[in-house]
Amino acid sequence: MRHALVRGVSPAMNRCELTHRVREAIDIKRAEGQHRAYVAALVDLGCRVHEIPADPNLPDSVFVEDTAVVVGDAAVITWPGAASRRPEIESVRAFLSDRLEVLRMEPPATLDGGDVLRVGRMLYVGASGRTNAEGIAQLRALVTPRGYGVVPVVVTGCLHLKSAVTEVADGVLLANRNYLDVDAFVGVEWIDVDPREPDAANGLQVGDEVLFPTAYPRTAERLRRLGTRVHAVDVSELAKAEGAVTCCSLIWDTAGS
Ligand code: CIR
Repeated sequence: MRHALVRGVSPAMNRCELTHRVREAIDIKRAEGQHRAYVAALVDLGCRVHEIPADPNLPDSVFVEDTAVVVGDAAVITWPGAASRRPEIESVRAFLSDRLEVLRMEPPATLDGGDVLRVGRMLYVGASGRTNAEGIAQLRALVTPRGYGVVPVVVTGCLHLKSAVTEVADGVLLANRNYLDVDAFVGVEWIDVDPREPDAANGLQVGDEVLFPTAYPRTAERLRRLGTRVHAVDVSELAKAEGAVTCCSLIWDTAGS
């Protein structure tokens, strides 16, 4: 069984953190509609969706990906790099603790789940504005005994590692390689975003399909030509908060159907 944890859009989303984007007014109703369609797409792709209610005090809480990293049957609860986002972790921890073994990181470590790209048993971890060396070291100490490797990757020019690269098929990475130290990656195949769509590297692989923003039709076409099944979703309003498709869910598998 494949599970997806999501969280509703906060009515306070206009007070979200922004790093590489200029602030634009977010239409909350429209963002909620896009989020509902995103959830429906996850259901279409076979996920059992669990939803934590929106929190009116936590502007960025729809972006649940940043609060935890799932490795097998355990979840590492992160310590997000932006202080405003740290109160998000408690409700995610409480929800996951009934379903997965919960592991904790401690400050001064900081790490956002958006910086962790799992490829097989390897976790590539962005050394970004949100994730520090101590965060990478603590994650390594927690996951190494579970058989996962950790490779730090320097990220520049975008928020998270997964703003720059995501996996779209086993071992196949969609990337804007200008944002990344590509030499950190071993034994992967690359698909480059269309150069007119520099922010198009964030797709969410669910089974053999990829949820992908409608905002990037040229890159979507590239993916289709290479045999990827693309499931397009409009996340334009969520993108104004610097989020994309991976960040709105935490996905894990359990045995059985
Ligand atoms: C932030 O800056 O933390 C939010 N406004 C956006 C987080 C997006 N998260 C992600 O891509 N994993």
